[in-house]
Amino acid sequence: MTEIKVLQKVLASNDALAQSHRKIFDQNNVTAINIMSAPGSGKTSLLEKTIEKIKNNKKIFVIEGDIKGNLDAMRLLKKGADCIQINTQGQCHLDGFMLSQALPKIDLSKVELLFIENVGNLVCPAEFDLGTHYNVMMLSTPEGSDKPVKYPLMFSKADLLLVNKIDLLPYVQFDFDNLEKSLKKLKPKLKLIKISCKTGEGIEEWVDWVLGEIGKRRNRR
Ligand SMILES: Nc1nc2c(ncn2[C@@H]2O[C@H](COP(=O)(O)OP(=O)(O)OP(=O)(O)O)[C@@H](O)[C@H]2O)c(=O)[nH]1
Ligand SMILES: [Mg+2]
Repeated sequence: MTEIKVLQKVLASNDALAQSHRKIFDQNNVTAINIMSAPGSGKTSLLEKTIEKIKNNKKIFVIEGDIKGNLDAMRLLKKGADCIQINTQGQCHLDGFMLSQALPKIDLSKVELLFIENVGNLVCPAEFDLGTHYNVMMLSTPEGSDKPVKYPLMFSKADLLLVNKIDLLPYVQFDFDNLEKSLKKLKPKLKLIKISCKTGEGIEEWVDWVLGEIGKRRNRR
Protein backbone atom coordinates (compact mmCIF):
# COMPACT_ATOMS: atom_id res chain seq x y z
CA MET A 1 0.00 0.00 0.00
CA THR A 2 1.22 3.48 -0.91
CA GLU A 3 0.89 4.85 2.62
CA ILE A 4 3.22 2.21 4.03
CA LYS A 5 5.84 2.89 1.35
CA VAL A 6 5.76 6.59 2.16
CA LEU A 7 6.27 5.89 5.86
CA GLN A 8 9.15 3.52 5.08
CA LYS A 9 10.81 6.21 2.95
CA VAL A 10 10.38 8.82 5.68
CA LEU A 11 11.90 6.50 8.29
CA ALA A 12 14.76 5.50 5.96
CA SER A 13 15.72 9.12 5.32
CA ASN A 14 15.38 9.84 9.05
CA ASP A 15 17.73 6.93 9.82
CA ALA A 16 20.32 8.32 7.38
CA LEU A 17 20.17 11.71 9.13
CA ALA A 18 20.43 10.00 12.52
CA GLN A 19 23.62 8.23 11.41
CA SER A 20 25.17 11.48 10.26
CA HIS A 21 24.19 13.26 13.50
CA ARG A 22 25.69 10.44 15.58
CA LYS A 23 28.93 10.91 13.64
CA ILE A 24 28.87 14.65 14.35
CA PHE A 25 28.29 13.99 18.08
CA ASP A 26 31.17 11.48 18.13
CA GLN A 27 33.54 13.81 16.27
CA ASN A 28 32.85 16.49 18.90
CA ASN A 29 33.04 14.09 21.89
CA VAL A 30 29.44 14.90 22.77
CA THR A 31 27.30 12.39 24.67
CA ALA A 32 23.74 12.82 23.45
CA ILE A 33 20.66 11.68 25.39
CA ASN A 34 17.09 11.68 24.06
CA ILE A 35 14.46 11.95 26.81
CA MET A 36 10.99 10.67 25.96
CA SER A 37 7.73 10.36 27.88
CA ALA A 38 4.04 11.18 27.81
CA PRO A 39 3.14 14.87 28.25
CA GLY A 40 3.72 16.05 31.80
CA SER A 41 5.66 13.05 33.16
CA GLY A 42 8.40 15.40 34.32
CA LYS A 43 11.06 15.64 31.57
CA THR A 44 11.72 19.36 32.03
CA SER A 45 11.63 18.97 35.83
CA LEU A 46 14.29 16.25 35.50
CA LEU A 47 16.45 18.52 33.35
CA GLU A 48 16.07 21.37 35.85
CA LYS A 49 17.32 19.09 38.65
CA THR A 50 20.11 17.68 36.49
CA ILE A 51 21.34 21.10 35.43
CA GLU A 52 21.39 22.23 39.06
CA LYS A 53 23.53 19.21 39.97
CA ILE A 54 26.09 19.09 37.18
CA LYS A 55 26.26 22.39 35.35
CA ASN A 56 29.48 23.26 37.18
CA ASN A 57 31.18 19.98 36.13
CA LYS A 58 29.85 19.34 32.64
CA LYS A 59 29.18 21.58 29.69
CA ILE A 60 25.50 20.95 29.05
CA PHE A 61 23.32 21.95 26.13
CA VAL A 62 19.59 21.21 25.83
CA ILE A 63 17.44 21.01 22.72
CA GLU A 64 13.83 21.43 23.74
CA GLY A 65 11.15 19.93 21.54
CA ASP A 66 7.61 21.22 21.82
CA ILE A 67 4.72 21.60 19.43
CA LYS A 68 4.47 25.29 20.26
CA GLY A 69 5.95 27.94 22.55
CA ASN A 70 9.16 28.17 24.53
CA LEU A 71 8.00 27.67 28.12
CA ASP A 72 10.31 24.69 28.75
CA ALA A 73 13.33 26.40 27.18
CA MET A 74 12.72 29.44 29.40
CA ARG A 75 12.64 27.20 32.50
CA LEU A 76 16.01 25.70 31.60
CA LEU A 77 17.62 29.01 30.65
CA LYS A 78 16.62 30.22 34.12
CA LYS A 79 18.60 27.31 35.57
CA GLY A 80 21.67 28.45 33.66
CA ALA A 81 21.67 25.91 30.83
CA ASP A 82 22.38 26.71 27.20
CA CYS A 83 19.24 25.79 25.37
CA ILE A 84 17.40 26.12 22.09
CA GLN A 85 13.76 25.41 21.40
CA ILE A 86 12.47 23.53 18.38
CA ASN A 87 8.79 24.08 17.63
CA THR A 88 7.45 21.19 15.60
CA GLN A 89 4.39 23.18 14.47
CA GLY A 90 1.97 20.35 15.14
CA GLN A 91 4.21 17.30 14.70
CA CYS A 92 4.06 14.97 17.69
CA HIS A 93 7.80 14.11 17.71
CA LEU A 94 11.23 15.43 16.84
CA ASP A 95 12.93 14.04 13.74
CA GLY A 96 16.29 14.12 12.01
CA PHE A 97 15.33 16.94 9.66
CA MET A 98 14.37 19.20 12.58
CA LEU A 99 17.66 18.38 14.31
CA SER A 100 19.63 19.09 11.15
CA GLN A 101 18.29 22.64 11.32
CA ALA A 102 19.13 23.05 15.01
CA LEU A 103 22.61 21.49 15.19
CA PRO A 104 24.42 24.11 13.04
CA LYS A 105 23.28 26.72 15.57
CA ILE A 106 25.17 24.96 18.39
CA ASP A 107 28.93 25.12 18.95
CA LEU A 108 29.28 21.40 19.72
CA SER A 109 33.02 21.76 20.37
CA LYS A 110 31.97 23.46 23.63
CA VAL A 111 29.44 20.80 24.65
CA GLU A 112 30.04 17.56 26.59
CA LEU A 113 26.48 16.53 27.28
CA LEU A 114 23.55 17.17 24.95
CA PHE A 115 20.06 16.49 26.24
CA ILE A 116 17.17 16.43 23.81
CA GLU A 117 13.74 16.72 25.40
CA ASN A 118 11.39 15.14 22.90
CA VAL A 119 7.76 16.15 22.42
CA GLY A 120 5.54 14.62 25.10
CA ASN A 121 4.08 11.54 23.42
CA LEU A 122 4.34 7.81 24.08
CA VAL A 123 4.15 6.70 20.45
CA CYS A 124 5.88 8.55 17.60
CA PRO A 125 9.12 9.78 19.26
CA ALA A 126 10.22 6.14 19.56
CA GLU A 127 9.98 5.66 15.78
CA PHE A 128 12.34 8.49 14.89
CA ASP A 129 16.00 7.84 15.74
CA LEU A 130 17.70 11.15 16.55
CA GLY A 131 21.24 9.80 16.46
CA THR A 132 21.59 10.12 20.21
CA HIS A 133 23.70 7.60 22.12
CA TYR A 134 20.96 6.89 24.65
CA ASN A 135 17.18 6.89 24.80
CA VAL A 136 15.89 7.59 28.28
CA MET A 137 12.23 6.86 28.85
CA MET A 138 10.28 8.39 31.70
CA LEU A 139 7.05 7.04 33.15
CA SER A 140 5.34 8.81 36.03
CA THR A 141 3.31 7.04 38.68
CA PRO A 142 -0.08 8.71 37.93
CA GLU A 143 0.10 7.28 34.38
CA GLY A 144 -0.16 3.71 35.72
CA SER A 145 2.06 0.66 35.51
CA ASP A 146 0.40 -0.90 32.45
CA LYS A 147 2.12 1.34 29.90
CA PRO A 148 4.80 -1.13 28.64
CA VAL A 149 2.03 -3.47 27.53
CA LYS A 150 0.14 -0.70 25.75
CA TYR A 151 3.09 1.23 24.29
CA PRO A 152 5.79 -1.43 23.85
CA LEU A 153 7.94 0.30 21.21
CA MET A 154 8.92 3.21 23.43
CA PHE A 155 9.96 0.88 26.26
CA SER A 156 11.81 -1.50 23.97
CA LYS A 157 13.85 1.41 22.53
CA ALA A 158 14.82 2.69 26.00
CA ASP A 159 18.30 2.28 27.49
CA LEU A 160 17.06 3.47 30.88
CA LEU A 161 13.63 3.79 32.44
CA LEU A 162 13.00 6.50 35.01
CA VAL A 163 9.85 6.10 37.09
CA ASN A 164 9.10 9.64 38.26
CA LYS A 165 6.72 11.12 40.85
CA ILE A 166 7.30 8.36 43.38
CA ASP A 167 6.32 10.93 46.03
CA LEU A 168 2.76 10.39 44.74
CA LEU A 169 2.74 6.63 45.39
CA PRO A 170 0.51 6.94 48.50
CA TYR A 171 -2.15 8.65 46.40
CA VAL A 172 -2.12 6.83 43.04
CA GLN A 173 -2.44 3.22 41.92
CA PHE A 174 0.93 2.12 40.61
CA ASP A 175 1.99 -1.50 40.82
CA PHE A 176 5.78 -1.98 40.54
CA ASP A 177 5.41 -5.80 40.44
CA ASN A 178 3.12 -5.45 37.45
CA LEU A 179 5.56 -3.06 35.75
CA GLU A 180 8.52 -5.36 36.34
CA LYS A 181 6.56 -8.37 35.05
CA SER A 182 5.80 -6.69 31.74
CA LEU A 183 9.34 -5.31 31.40
CA LYS A 184 10.71 -8.80 31.97
CA LYS A 185 8.85 -9.95 28.85
CA LEU A 186 9.65 -6.88 26.78
CA LYS A 187 13.18 -5.90 27.79
CA PRO A 188 14.51 -7.94 30.72
CA LYS A 189 17.78 -6.04 31.12
CA LEU A 190 16.26 -2.56 31.10
CA LYS A 191 17.65 -0.57 34.03
CA LEU A 192 15.04 1.20 36.13
CA ILE A 193 15.58 4.11 38.52
CA LYS A 194 12.81 5.40 40.79
CA ILE A 195 12.90 9.16 41.15
CA SER A 196 11.01 12.16 42.38
CA CYS A 197 11.82 15.48 40.78
CA LYS A 198 9.83 17.05 43.61
CA THR A 199 11.68 15.59 46.61
CA GLY A 200 14.95 14.86 44.80
CA GLU A 201 14.83 11.14 45.65
CA GLY A 202 16.76 9.06 43.11
CA ILE A 203 18.21 12.09 41.33
CA GLU A 204 21.71 11.28 42.59
CA GLU A 205 21.44 7.78 41.09
CA TRP A 206 20.26 9.23 37.76
CA VAL A 207 23.12 11.74 37.69
CA ASP A 208 25.59 8.93 38.52
CA TRP A 209 24.19 6.92 35.60
CA VAL A 210 24.68 9.89 33.23
CA LEU A 211 28.22 10.59 34.42
CA GLY A 212 29.04 6.86 34.37
CA GLU A 213 27.92 6.52 30.74
CA ILE A 214 29.93 9.59 29.72
CA GLY A 215 32.97 7.95 31.39
CA LYS A 216 32.38 4.61 29.62
CA ARG A 217 32.15 6.35 26.24
CA ARG A 218 35.33 8.31 26.93
CA ASN A 219 37.20 5.09 27.81
CA ARG A 220 36.03 3.45 24.59
CA ARG A 221 37.53 6.23 22.44
N1 LIG B 1 4.43 15.46 42.59
C1 LIG B 1 5.33 15.55 41.64
N2 LIG B 1 5.14 16.39 40.60
C2 LIG B 1 6.09 16.44 39.65
C3 LIG B 1 7.26 15.66 39.68
N3 LIG B 1 7.99 15.92 38.57
C4 LIG B 1 7.31 16.83 37.89
N4 LIG B 1 6.17 17.16 38.52
C5 LIG B 1 5.14 18.11 38.08
O1 LIG B 1 4.52 17.59 36.90
C6 LIG B 1 4.16 18.64 36.03
C7 LIG B 1 4.77 18.41 34.64
O2 LIG B 1 6.18 18.48 34.76
P1 LIG B 1 7.11 18.85 33.53
O3 LIG B 1 8.51 18.73 33.98
O4 LIG B 1 6.69 20.12 32.90
O5 LIG B 1 6.74 17.64 32.54
P2 LIG B 1 7.20 17.42 31.04
O6 LIG B 1 7.34 15.95 30.84
O7 LIG B 1 8.39 18.24 30.73
O8 LIG B 1 5.93 17.97 30.24
P3 LIG B 1 5.83 18.25 28.65
O9 LIG B 1 7.06 18.96 28.21
O10 LIG B 1 4.61 19.10 28.53
O11 LIG B 1 5.66 16.91 27.99
C8 LIG B 1 4.63 19.92 36.68
O12 LIG B 1 3.56 20.50 37.38
C9 LIG B 1 5.71 19.45 37.65
O13 LIG B 1 5.87 20.30 38.76
C10 LIG B 1 7.44 14.78 40.80
O14 LIG B 1 8.43 14.05 40.94
N5 LIG B 1 6.44 14.76 41.74
MG1 LIG C 1 8.72 19.61 29.19
